[in-house]
Amino acid sequence: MTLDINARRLLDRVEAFGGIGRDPGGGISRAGFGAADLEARERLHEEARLGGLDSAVDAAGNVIVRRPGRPGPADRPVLLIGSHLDTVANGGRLDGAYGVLAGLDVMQTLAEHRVELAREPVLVAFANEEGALFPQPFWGSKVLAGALDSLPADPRDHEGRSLRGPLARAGGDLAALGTAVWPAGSVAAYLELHVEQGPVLESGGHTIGVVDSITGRTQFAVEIRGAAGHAGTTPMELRRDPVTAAARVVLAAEEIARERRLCRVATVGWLEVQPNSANTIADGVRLTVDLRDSDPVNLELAEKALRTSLATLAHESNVSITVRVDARAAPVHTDPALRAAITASADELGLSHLVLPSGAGHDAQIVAGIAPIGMIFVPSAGGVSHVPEEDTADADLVAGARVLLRTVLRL
Ligand code: HGY
Ligand code: MN
Ligand code: MN
Repeated sequence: MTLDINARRLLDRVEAFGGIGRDPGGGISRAGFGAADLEARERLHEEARLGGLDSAVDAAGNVIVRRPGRPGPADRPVLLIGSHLDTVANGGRLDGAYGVLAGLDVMQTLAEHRVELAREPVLVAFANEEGALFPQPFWGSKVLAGALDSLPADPRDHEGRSLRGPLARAGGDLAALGTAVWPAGSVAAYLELHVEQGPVLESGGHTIGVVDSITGRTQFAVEIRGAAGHAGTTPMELRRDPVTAAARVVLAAEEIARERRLCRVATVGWLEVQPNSANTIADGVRLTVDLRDSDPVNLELAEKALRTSLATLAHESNVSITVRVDARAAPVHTDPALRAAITASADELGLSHLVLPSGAGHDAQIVAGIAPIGMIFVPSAGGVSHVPEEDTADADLVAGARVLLRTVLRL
């Protein structure tokens, strides 16, 4: 009898988690370490326990699910599978959660059938992959991979609130992050199953994506300060308006990718005007700039160009502009042996597959710092993600989980 995941159980769980953090207008807001994220974590603990698995939380807030009584990373190298439960604001129900729930079904299936494997599988739901509330994306995977120096010592959200309390409520401990770092060599390989979040698989009629590389990404926090004033009495020539300066910053960021083609994409997705009053010249504007490219040299050139543009605009608009790097993730390649195992699994199941790069960032690119990584994609309906319309056909969700199981069995 060929081992198989439990398709109904997987789809029911995807549906159930899709109801946690639901926005009234559709979509899901489950920001890392926010209330809905805590609810999803609790539900994962519950599902793991009901499935006869052990689940625990490390100091970073990562949820770690294991088969009871089996060797762990401290005993010998394990096969790590995972993704994340947190989402962007008003995002979709599959980005992250699908990979965690498919991994849970694989773990449960292996436990139910007492399958002996060369590498013990361990499931991780990484904390705060998106950085929607606390702008430290890849938080949990960076701690597990030991990249603590790339994280702020005192992480805060956009309003300056410390991560300490919310992390503790999730079961973590900001003062003990070192205990959540896995020893070198403890991960034999890492596998992540994820929706593609783009149009390539669907438009090509492929069911499985074999990811060969993951984009590099630099996220900046920009602060523009001017002089607040009365909208009616302040002459135009006396203004130091941070909103008009911000408009120029947004267009300069777009120009770096669109006209100058220094990097593949540039996005300003978050912008806040202070005090945001219709008849007041603003005091300040805060915004983020997200630059991406598969070549680290291009990312560096784009960063230099951004910094030069900001300095010029500050002078021309007579405002002050400060810029900070909130997150940097290097572009990575996946492991050829893992790509071959994923391809063989897809072939065994008669599923059409395609090798493709990921334009989205993933925890896998952080784990690549300590282990060989493999990523499996399934198609995204309409090629969209990070929106309420994010969707994937049930048959594709099941197919992806089957490829994950077969690949785990191969490794
Ligand atoms: O932003 C990304 O690419 C990912 O969804 N965190
Ligand atoms: Mn995402
Ligand atoms: Mn994701």
